[in-house]
Amino acid sequence: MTLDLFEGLEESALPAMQPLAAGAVLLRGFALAQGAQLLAGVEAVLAQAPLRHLITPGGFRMSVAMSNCGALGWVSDLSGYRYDASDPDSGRPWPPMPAAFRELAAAAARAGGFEGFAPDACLINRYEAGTRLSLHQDRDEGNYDWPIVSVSLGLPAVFLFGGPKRSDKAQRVPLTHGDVVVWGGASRLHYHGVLPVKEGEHPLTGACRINLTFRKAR
Ligand code: MD3
Ligand code: FE
Repeated sequence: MTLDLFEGLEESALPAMQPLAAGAVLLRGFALAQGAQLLAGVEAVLAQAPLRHLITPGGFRMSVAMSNCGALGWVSDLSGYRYDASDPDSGRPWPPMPAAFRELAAAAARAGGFEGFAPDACLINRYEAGTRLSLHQDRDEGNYDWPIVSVSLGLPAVFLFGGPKRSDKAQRVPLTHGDVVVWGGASRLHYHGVLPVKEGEHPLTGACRINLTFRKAR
């Protein structure tokens, strides 16, 4: 008799599922086939809500350029970090999340063991050569039961994945175009960051890396 250990998982995701920690699964190449479609969605969103360098509550300009789509967007200024329904630069609601974004995020979450993931926020991060993201936790969401799903597009980067304390030793995980990670369960509040992106050229994004993070903010 056969044990259906992987019943319900996407067959195509099976060979590439790599556990990183409790609750964190790397799906190598999961978004590869949708790369161009996702980047077309990014362009459409950015035409309505251009990338900008947010200011941290401490007064520093972030080296990552950001925008959002979906009902809520993550923003930062001198008064703090928060999710907001409107773009502070335009005063308008964030552009809607393209269907291809929602579908990919839900399929990845399902493959990672989270059925029914319906993100209400998608943060778009753009890294140019030298851009980095220092170690932090994502804790501005209302509920940590849902995972964060991240999609890497364009130039590669080295992702730093630590533990529940800032001082915990971080593992270095190379992420390339099309890689998707589902961060849930015990890993949801782990510290993480991105090392400075190296110069390069990608056929679909040119000289940059784009990262999409899908969140359930409320
Ligand atoms: C691990 N972005 O936007 S995605 C962020 O590549 C962020 O742009 C990075 O960290 C990027 O907040 C990393 C991977 C990621 C996202 C959220 C996590 C890893 C995570 C939450 C908990 C643990
Ligand atoms: Fe983060």
